[in-house]
Amino acid sequence: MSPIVSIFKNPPDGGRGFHRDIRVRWALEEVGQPYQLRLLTFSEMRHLEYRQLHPFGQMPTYEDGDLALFESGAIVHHIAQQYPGLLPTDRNSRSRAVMWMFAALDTVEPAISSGSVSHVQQRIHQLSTALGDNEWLDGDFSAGDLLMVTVLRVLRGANLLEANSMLNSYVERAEKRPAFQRALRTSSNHVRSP
Ligand SMILES: N[C@@H](CCC(=O)N[C@@H](CS)C(=O)NCC(=O)O)C(=O)O
Repeated sequence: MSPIVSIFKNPPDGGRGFHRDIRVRWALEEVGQPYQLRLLTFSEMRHLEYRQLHPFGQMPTYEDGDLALFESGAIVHHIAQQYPGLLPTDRNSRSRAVMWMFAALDTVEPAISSGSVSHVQQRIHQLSTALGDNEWLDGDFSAGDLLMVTVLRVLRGANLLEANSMLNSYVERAEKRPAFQRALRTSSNHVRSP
């Protein structure tokens, strides 16, 4: 039985992959694991039954056998630990990839959520400096890049990401990955009943 990922039945973004479930679908596509999607309405997310799975009644959730997880970062970390492809095997490199996962969710995403343009510009500049002209944040593409890119791409259209050509190219490079494209197109044969 493949894992089940709960996502919005009617995503407010129209399915453009700006909600956090894209992180989980992309991670599963990167490691080549099949999965099923459970499509839930906003009202179904408020049900007590769903609160057993996600105490805050949000998306995404992940169920695999007797394991149920919420928090997109924890789910991506679980997938990356379980299957090869998203975390380096070398111990120090692995720790640095996990560090970038935290940086994405704990340092860059809060700046974006704050709505402060100057705070976002500062983080973009700092991140771009750290990336330099490297392809990815630290060696090969990792779960750190996956989370960072999903955090950054929500800036599209606000002329903040586009204003930094290095970081804009980084995001575009990641979005061209076949696994990301597959995650975006997740087909209806992944869908199961609630
Ligand atoms: N920190 C959580 C945030 C989850 C979250 O905010 N999910 C949004 C969709 S991207 C949601 O469910 N919003 C509806 C709501 O909060 O009622 C995670 O990364 O999983």
